Amino acid sequence: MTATRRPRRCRVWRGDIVIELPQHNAAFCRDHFLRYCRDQVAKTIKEFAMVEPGDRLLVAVSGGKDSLALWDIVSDLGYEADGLYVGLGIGGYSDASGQAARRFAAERGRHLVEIDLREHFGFDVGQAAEATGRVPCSACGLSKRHVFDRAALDGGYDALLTGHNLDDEAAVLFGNTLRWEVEYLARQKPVLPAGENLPRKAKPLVRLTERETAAYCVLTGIDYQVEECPMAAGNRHLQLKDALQRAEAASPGTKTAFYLGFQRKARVAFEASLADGQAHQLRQCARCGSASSNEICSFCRLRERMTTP
Ligand code: Q46
Ligand code: ZN
Repeated sequence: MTATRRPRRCRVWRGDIVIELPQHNAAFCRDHFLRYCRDQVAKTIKEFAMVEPGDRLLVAVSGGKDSLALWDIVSDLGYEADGLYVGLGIGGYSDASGQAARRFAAERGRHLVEIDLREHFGFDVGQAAEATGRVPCSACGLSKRHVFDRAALDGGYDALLTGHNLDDEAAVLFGNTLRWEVEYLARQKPVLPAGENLPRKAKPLVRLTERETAAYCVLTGIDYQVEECPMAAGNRHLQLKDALQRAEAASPGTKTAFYLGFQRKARVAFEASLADGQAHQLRQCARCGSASSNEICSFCRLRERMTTP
């Protein structure tokens, strides 16, 4: 049996280490870990042609570690990036999340766009979940997607960035694979091009794990919202994340190989299998003008349901 090699010194200049990354058989001191995070994001942006130099970016921020780390890193990489915070109305959790996003923007002198669901549309996530009889994440995800897209288009941004990390994306991929969701697999790219009434959307954190984004925030003094959303309990993705985490612990590098291997070697085959006309056709919502599969988009239908007595 071969013992796993455990580096004890920074891979770059042999200083004191602050973090070990078994998946890279590496360990880093503070400065080189921060550089490693920026390099991973820059590499992802380049490999998947996510943004161009000079693009104006809108970063969707929840107040949590991933999105604030992303906002910080793309700004450090030299991009002009504003933040977008959507108030979901999930009690104390939303209050603390909004404060974290505002604090980050104020401390770093960055512009934060704020849109509150209750103020703008007359309902919050809890009310929408109750009215639809579905899990809160369903109405929440639908509302966030709509607000993100509209804010990016209305603000004239070149791309909308979200803080999905490797753990998130590998779990979604795992779930889609277990059920052979061919259409979702074909579309599960870390960047989606702009379309008619749709902004370009990218996930530049897909090479970083949630442990790495948390460490990035701690080491750069980003005071993020540490609580998990209280409505996440029972979320199927959490179970898939746990399963992948066990596979990763047994064999470091599994999540990266699974996710990036899919992007490089397999996704295109699923896309080709849809090329016979099953590809997703979108039109314009008759109410709000957003891209939609139906005459009225899902968000406008939800709104109608929430405002009709
Ligand atoms: S905020 Fe919304 Fe998440 Fe809470 S209700 Fe679900 S989707 S868990 S990222
Ligand atoms: Zn609509």
